[in-house]
Amino acid sequence: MVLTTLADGLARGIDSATSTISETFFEPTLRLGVTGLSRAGKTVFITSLVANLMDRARMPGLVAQSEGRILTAFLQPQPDDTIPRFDYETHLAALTAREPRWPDSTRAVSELRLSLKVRPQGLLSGLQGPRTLHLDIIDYPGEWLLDLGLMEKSYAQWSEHMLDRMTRRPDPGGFLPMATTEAAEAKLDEPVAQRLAKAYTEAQNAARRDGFSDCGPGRFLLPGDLAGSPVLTFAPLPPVSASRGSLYREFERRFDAYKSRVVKPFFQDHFARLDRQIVLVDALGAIHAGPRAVEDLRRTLADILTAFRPGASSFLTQLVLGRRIDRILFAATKADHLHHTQHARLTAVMEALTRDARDRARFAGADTQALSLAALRATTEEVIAHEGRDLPCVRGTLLDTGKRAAFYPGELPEDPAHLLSPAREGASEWLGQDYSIMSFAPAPLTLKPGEGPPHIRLDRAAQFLIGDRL
Ligand SMILES: Nc1nc2c(ncn2[C@@H]2O[C@H](COP(=O)(O)OP(=O)(O)OP(=O)(O)O)[C@@H](O)[C@H]2O)c(=O)[nH]1
Ligand SMILES: [Mg+2]
Repeated sequence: MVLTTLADGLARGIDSATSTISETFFEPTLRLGVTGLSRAGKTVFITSLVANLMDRARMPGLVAQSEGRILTAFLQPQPDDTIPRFDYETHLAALTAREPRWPDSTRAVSELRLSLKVRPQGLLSGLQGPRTLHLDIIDYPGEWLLDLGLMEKSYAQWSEHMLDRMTRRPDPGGFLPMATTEAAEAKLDEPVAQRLAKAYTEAQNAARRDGFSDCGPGRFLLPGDLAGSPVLTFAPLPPVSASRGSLYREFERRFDAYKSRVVKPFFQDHFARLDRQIVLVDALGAIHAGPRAVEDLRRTLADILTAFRPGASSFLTQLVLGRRIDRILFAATKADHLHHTQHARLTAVMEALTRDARDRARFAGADTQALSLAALRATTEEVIAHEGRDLPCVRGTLLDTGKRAAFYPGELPEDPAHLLSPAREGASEWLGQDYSIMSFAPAPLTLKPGEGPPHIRLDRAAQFLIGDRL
């Protein structure tokens, strides 16, 4: 299990918790983790959330705001000196430019502190002055969270799991034939190791592009400054009996090094210190990619959620002085691709996708919720008559051509099982229904004073994630 193997290193977590304790006493902090697989919408979400918390006219669903108790919100230097700052200004500038652009892809962890000055609620409000809540937002790749699942696997188990998954996926570099013919018991030859790792990484990236979610290890997709290092130069191999110095044993050693040098530090330095978590999911993207991608997403979400398991939380509570993730929000992003009449169905799909995982988290004392949102609304809605039917459409500017177009994405089923069951049963395409998806450019904005960028249900997400602490 993840946590027993991680326990030895947790002393550092305690250090960092005590260093913030005096601060916690007077000015509470809330650490919000924002994660999701690449392109899920993390950067846009954080940028729009911060902009909408600073200018709150579009945030009626945030109760403290509707009660007029949020006095100001402002950015401050973050508490962690070694984590890159979330580049809020650059991302906002891209989204609000005269010709708006989506922000560039981000590949690593980053952090931003937003401080909210709030008038207390209820009886005490007359007696106390305003208080400050520091909201530390931590953006990290979901691929890294997925890696926590590696902690409980041996190299042989991981190899078996990955090789099995890969038989049903694209393999452009020919990894599978190479892995099954290479003599794994032979003495390690570095060029061979590199060829295998390269073909394996290529297959993971190709699978990811095809809409599969369970690809990894995380740093193979997002290597950052580890690119080319031995800790990323391994790949799964079929079992053999091999002696020391063999390709197999060396890959096994590197896999273990990946766990102890890459996965564990992430857990201690970032994950173990979060209070709240939002998991952003491009569910529409997966539905568009087909039943296999949906099933893969469902399994991946279940895997991701092993990190929030019951035992996990209570064990952590003792070790990191009361810090524990107590609220998790699963949000389907980019809901502005659908007419609002379909949003409830998208939420139902999201709920069904995360059911197993959410049941576990609830058991652990964490509150969970699923919703669909658009952090930045890029479309408007309209109903178009087509062959005697009224089709609820969305209209926006297409990213590739720059033309404005109305678009009907297909109708999600009322019962999410109609999507998830064929997916579970291994169907290769949807029967009798087409789900298409367009890439829209962000719409040019003219914001009135006090208004943040337009969104869908960002205020509801904020209420669930931080509302009770305001
Ligand atoms: N229509 C619409 N598209 C969105 C929205 N949020 C994100 N997108 C699209 O999704 C893409 C990825 O969004 P990002 O916020 O960059 O996603 P990310 O998770 O930070 O991606 P990485 O940094 O690559 O991991 C954007 O370029 C947009 O095309 C939204 O609210 N509405
Ligand atoms: Mg990003």
